[in-house]
Amino acid sequence: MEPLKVLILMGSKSDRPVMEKTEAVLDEFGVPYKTMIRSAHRTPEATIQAVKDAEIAGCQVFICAAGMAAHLAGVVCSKTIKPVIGVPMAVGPLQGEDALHSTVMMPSGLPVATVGINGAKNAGLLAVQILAQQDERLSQLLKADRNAQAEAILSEA
Ligand code: RP5
Repeated sequence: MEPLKVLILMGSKSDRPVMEKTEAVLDEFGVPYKTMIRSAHRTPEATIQAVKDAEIAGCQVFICAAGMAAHLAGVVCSKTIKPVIGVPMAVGPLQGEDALHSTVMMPSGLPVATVGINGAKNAGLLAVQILAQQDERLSQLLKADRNAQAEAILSEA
């Protein structure tokens, strides 16, 4: 079995429908990943344990999705020097404006690479791009994906 490359954490099962887009990207590129529901607020100790276990399993990138006062990516970032990608979720009365700011506005010295609100697909692609720095197969697949996107645009109208 291939070692774990990406751990996807989400704050609630209500985040799952959006985060399936991240899983779809990682499936498409053949990247081994694991998905867990862990909350910075509701299960802080279990969140930290998940980071420790994932690192032991070889995880290279963490993707953290949370809505509202979204602290999941920040907490994970505090526990690892691996890249952490934050996905602000569009939930609650502010529809992700709150989560975007909570996720992206990290204190200096603790970066979270934050994608757009509900940017689950881009989170998956960014994880693949990070892994592709050491993986020629992924580099070639990413180039093919960019070419396919360009061809799709140019073939219209
Ligand atoms: C966040 O609060 C979760 O990530 C979710 O986006 C939001 C709402 O969670 P639930 O109340 O649906 O569990 O912690």
